[in-house]
Amino acid sequence: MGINKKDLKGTVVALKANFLIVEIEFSQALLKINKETNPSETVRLICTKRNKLSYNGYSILVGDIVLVGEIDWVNYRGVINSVKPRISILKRPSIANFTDLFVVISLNDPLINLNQLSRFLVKAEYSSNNVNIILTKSDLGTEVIVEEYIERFQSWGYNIFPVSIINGHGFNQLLDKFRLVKLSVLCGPSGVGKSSLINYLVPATSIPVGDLSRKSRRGKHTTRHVEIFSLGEGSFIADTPGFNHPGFNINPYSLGKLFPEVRSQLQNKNCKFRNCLHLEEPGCIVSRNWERYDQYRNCVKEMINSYHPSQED
Ligand SMILES: Nc1nc2c(ncn2[C@@H]2O[C@H](COP(=O)(O)OP(=O)(O)OP(=O)(O)O)[C@@H](O)[C@H]2O)c(=O)[nH]1
Ligand SMILES: [Mg+2]
Ligand SMILES: [Zn+2]
Repeated sequence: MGINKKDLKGTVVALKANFLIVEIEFSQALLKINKETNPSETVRLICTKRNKLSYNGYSILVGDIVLVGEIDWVNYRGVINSVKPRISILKRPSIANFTDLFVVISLNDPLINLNQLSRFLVKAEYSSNNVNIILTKSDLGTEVIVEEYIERFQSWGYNIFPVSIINGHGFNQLLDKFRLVKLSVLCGPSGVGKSSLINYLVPATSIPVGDLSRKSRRGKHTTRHVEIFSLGEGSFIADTPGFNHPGFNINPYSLGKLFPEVRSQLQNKNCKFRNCLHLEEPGCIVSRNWERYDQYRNCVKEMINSYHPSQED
């Protein structure tokens, strides 16, 4: 119904007002466009969607793979006729089909907050098996401090990429990583430099970036919408709006799986009882001797008090 063999496959890269912006693979579009286009350019179409089209009753999200028809190559417009099955979904920020999540945190301005970082990591772990940390603004601290954080986050079980747009440090390694990934999503607090990082890596973009509030030294929520940018060679990166206090609604018994420190302890051994919160239960084999244990315990206690199964994340 409405689907045509001539439809072209594309990715929803942004939602703007009532339109969906869809990026079409260049090789497909090339056959249709009668003008010279730089091969490194990607083609974006301003689309509406077929009446009542949804994804199993849910709205179409940035990241969705769609088929576009009725393309008007003069005005770059089209109509989305169908949505392909999703491989992953994140609720806040809303995005589909990502392969890796990068929690972005700045060394300073705003000052790194390990509790906040852990909350972002827990949320990210809930939605992805591929979670990494980017430490931005490494120019705002000494090499020794940066090195200490690298070791610290590695001991938690994470890959960490320290970067600075001021001196360019770290971007080679980060870009190598992004190139291995189809769709990387940046998420984290406001003002840590997510949009600045993409502007640095993709010189053709100029996403608005914001100063920090002078009083609180926090970001001003400059980015308001999720948007995907092409890094070339089939890799994409998504910018998302920052927020400062990620909430979650996760079964307290599942929280252990979201901490690599617990996961690694349970790899070859099990606690005595299957339902174990890994706090003080008899026969629990999870050690309490790790840096984030208190944060883990606080998350469990928070979820014991506030978890609602009907509204699970
Ligand atoms: N010193 C330093 N400042 C940086 C760096 N990266 C970004 N900034 C500054 O940090 C501020 C915030 O940057 P944004 O890119 O807007 O931050 P964001 O994470 O996108 O913030 P939201 O869109 O609000 O979520 C800007 O003033 C940037 O110039 C860096 O590597 N070093
Ligand atoms: Mg931003
Ligand atoms: Zn246990």
